[in-house]
Amino acid sequence: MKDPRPQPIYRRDYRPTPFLIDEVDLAFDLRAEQTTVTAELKVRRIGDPTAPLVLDGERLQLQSVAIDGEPLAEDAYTVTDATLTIPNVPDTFTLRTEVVIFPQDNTELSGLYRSGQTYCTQCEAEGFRRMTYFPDRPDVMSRYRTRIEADAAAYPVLLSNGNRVDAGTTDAGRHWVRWEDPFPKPCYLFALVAADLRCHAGTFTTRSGREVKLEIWVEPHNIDACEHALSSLRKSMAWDEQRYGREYDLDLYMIVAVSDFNMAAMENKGLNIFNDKYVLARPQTATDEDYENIEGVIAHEYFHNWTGNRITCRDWFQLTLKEGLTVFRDEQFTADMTSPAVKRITDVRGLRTAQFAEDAGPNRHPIRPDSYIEMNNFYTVTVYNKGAEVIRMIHTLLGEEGFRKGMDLYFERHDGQAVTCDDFVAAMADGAGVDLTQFSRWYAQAGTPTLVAEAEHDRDAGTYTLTLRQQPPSDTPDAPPLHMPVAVGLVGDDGRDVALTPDQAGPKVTVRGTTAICELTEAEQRFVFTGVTGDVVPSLLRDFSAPVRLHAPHTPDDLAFLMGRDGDAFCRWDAAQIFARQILLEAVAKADAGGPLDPRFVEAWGRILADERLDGSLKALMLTLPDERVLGQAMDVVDPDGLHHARERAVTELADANATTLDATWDALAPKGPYANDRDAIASRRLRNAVLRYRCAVSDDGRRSAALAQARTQLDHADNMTDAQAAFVRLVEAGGEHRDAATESFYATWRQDPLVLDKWFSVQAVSGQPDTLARVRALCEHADFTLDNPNRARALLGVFSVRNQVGFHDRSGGGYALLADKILELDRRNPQVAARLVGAFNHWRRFDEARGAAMREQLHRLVGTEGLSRDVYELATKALG
Ligand code: 7ML
Ligand code: ZN
Repeated sequence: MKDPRPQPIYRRDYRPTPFLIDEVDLAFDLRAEQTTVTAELKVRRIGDPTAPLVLDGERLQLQSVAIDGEPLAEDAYTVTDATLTIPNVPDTFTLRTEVVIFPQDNTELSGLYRSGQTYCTQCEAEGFRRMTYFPDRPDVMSRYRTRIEADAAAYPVLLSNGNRVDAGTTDAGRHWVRWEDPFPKPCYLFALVAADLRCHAGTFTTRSGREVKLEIWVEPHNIDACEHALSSLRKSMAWDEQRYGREYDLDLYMIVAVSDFNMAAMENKGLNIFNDKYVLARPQTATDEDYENIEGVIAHEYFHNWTGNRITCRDWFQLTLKEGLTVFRDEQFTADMTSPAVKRITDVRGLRTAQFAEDAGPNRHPIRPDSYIEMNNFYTVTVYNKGAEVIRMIHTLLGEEGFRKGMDLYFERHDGQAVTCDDFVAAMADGAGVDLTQFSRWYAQAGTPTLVAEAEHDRDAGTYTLTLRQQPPSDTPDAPPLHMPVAVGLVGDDGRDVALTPDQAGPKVTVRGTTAICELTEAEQRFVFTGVTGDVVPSLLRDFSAPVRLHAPHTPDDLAFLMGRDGDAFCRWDAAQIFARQILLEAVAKADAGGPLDPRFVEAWGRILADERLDGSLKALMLTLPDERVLGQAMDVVDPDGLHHARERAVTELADANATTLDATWDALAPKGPYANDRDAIASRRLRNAVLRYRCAVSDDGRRSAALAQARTQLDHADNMTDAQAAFVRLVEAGGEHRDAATESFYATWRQDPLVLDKWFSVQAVSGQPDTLARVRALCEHADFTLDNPNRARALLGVFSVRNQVGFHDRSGGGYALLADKILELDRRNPQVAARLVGAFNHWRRFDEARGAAMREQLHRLVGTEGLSRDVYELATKALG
């Protein structure tokens, strides 16, 4: 790990494993000073008869090795800091090793570690090797039996995968439990928990009538905050039966919530371990967004049981096989549980802000990467979210029925196997009876393609010709064309879609309702629709049918029209985004001229605000101007100050132009009763808080003061965290007295609740106030700030460096120095979390000379640091390019 020049691993170097491990018998003896792990492996040679047995192992103190009961002499094996090698082994044998490990000193939170008083594990991707010697690769699938022994009073709860088959007590107040998992699994799905936890239990009856016990395990004081997680789990189980015909396969499903966790959650077989942020929910402490995220993450981990666990990855280069597919499935689920339009818009917004940026930066990679230095760095938005877009395109090309046939065949062919992305694509193609050969290039091609659309309408002939041209990313100009579905509608004068009749002689088009799925397979193709006599505006890339940057031929009038009329909610929202982007970029270019916004935009925006038929959640999304990060992507040289000020001025201008409607909307949306977590109540809160944002930015002092006073009342009296946090944000952004008073009172109320305290840090870190950098620096010294808790570190530093463009890119360069300081500090304890923060420096080339040089200097400082982790090394060197 401290190798100064770590070497990459290449996908092309994959070799099948020479040995399988059919059965694994583990014994964990947990003691305060140390933990002893004994492993008995039933080993079977399947490859090269002369190959030595090479096992992975890190930070293990080897006590003994024996083969078939015979202890090995010290010269019969070699141990390095990463491996145990035994040269002469039989074809089948039992290997027994005993090692000592120190979970209490494990600050990386990988392998077996302690979070507070809880022992827990995180093995994906390569953490299992930190507990015992093993071929730590996902294509080795084994049946596990696990014995856990610990002090009975301190650790009354002992959990592992599968079924609890036996238990007992030993001397001196200790007890033990034995677990058995009947399903063969790769070692990255192993889990163990030893803790003093309480259980919120329930049941689920599968459609074949089996009763499954559901258990949510949390610290005693959180036992009141589990019902939402439990009901989310039930919904996920029912949904996977209905939508995919997939039932759960064990009699017990456990979820354990821990406070110190590097990621969101982990799908260990039968024993998911979660970051408690994605489990605990009470109206007073969790926002509507938190509730939705919890439901989505619970679903994601549950869906992995089929897409990930029953069928897993052959090697880590195939990560998107399980992650892209499972994200797609959790997106479908959330769409069904909430609103498909709102869910799609939210996801596309996230894709454009984070994934498009990654795909244009120094760490761009295909969804199936070709090499890595540290696998943990490849749990990326590209592998996950672009991966999900690739699955979505398959869904669009195959249709719901064809997609289901493909999935059924995939499960039938590969259940119990470790497979590749190619295996998946082949099953989908065979199951649906289509050719996906060209399509599979999406797995190999990095970068975001550009799609240029041009339209030509011959009214007399009634032919409407759409020319679609795809351009590969600029760094790979010779990349062959991709196969992509481009969903198109034509919106008539009256706001209704016209019926579409594609010209039979043209390229493949499938019409679904009034939307045509045009299959673009060449660099340029013409799609002709006949019988189009009246005026139409094209609605392009409906539902964001392909992950591309679209250049559409729309005029400002077209955009205003689509904003108000497009039947495709995504395109309707996107028209607002594109229009807003155009006027904001113009405003930045005009710098301090500060002229008024395009009145057509202001008018269209006002019509959205006043549209009585529009759902509140959608309206809130449409009224929100594009993020500064997305706007920055469209500039040759990113100007964070100019963007921030232009956006703030636009907010004020929109607020001024609509002041009375905003006030009236706010009044009309006052809560009708106590907190409810249903769709309408959520939509009302979203819209009301979006409106509050504008009301607090209005120029008129009287109106603004009144709005801020209402925000203060909302903070003090809200019966839910959504409203309390929204009000807190407004008061912090207002600065001065408002900020000081709100910051103090929010802290006083919530200082004891870590997850709410994270919000307190984040809201201050994201503030556009001019002194935010100084305040973030001070918050790093706050008694409640610690780098040891990943959530806390991300709440302050992750949020500041990624979501606060104007603050992080402060001209002084102080934001860069602060982040690099903290990355180095954190890297000594938790490289995975430290590495996640490096991405904020990725785009140094896109800023002005001074900022670019200052960022580059910090990257050099990182790379030049002795003892730097592989994790930070890889991303910092790539960022320098
Ligand atoms: C994505 C996860 C990891 C890393 C969870 C860790 C996981 C790996 C794990 C979407 C929804 C919920 C969690 C995650 C996520 C980054 C993101 N196998 O299940 O993928
Ligand atoms: Zn996952």
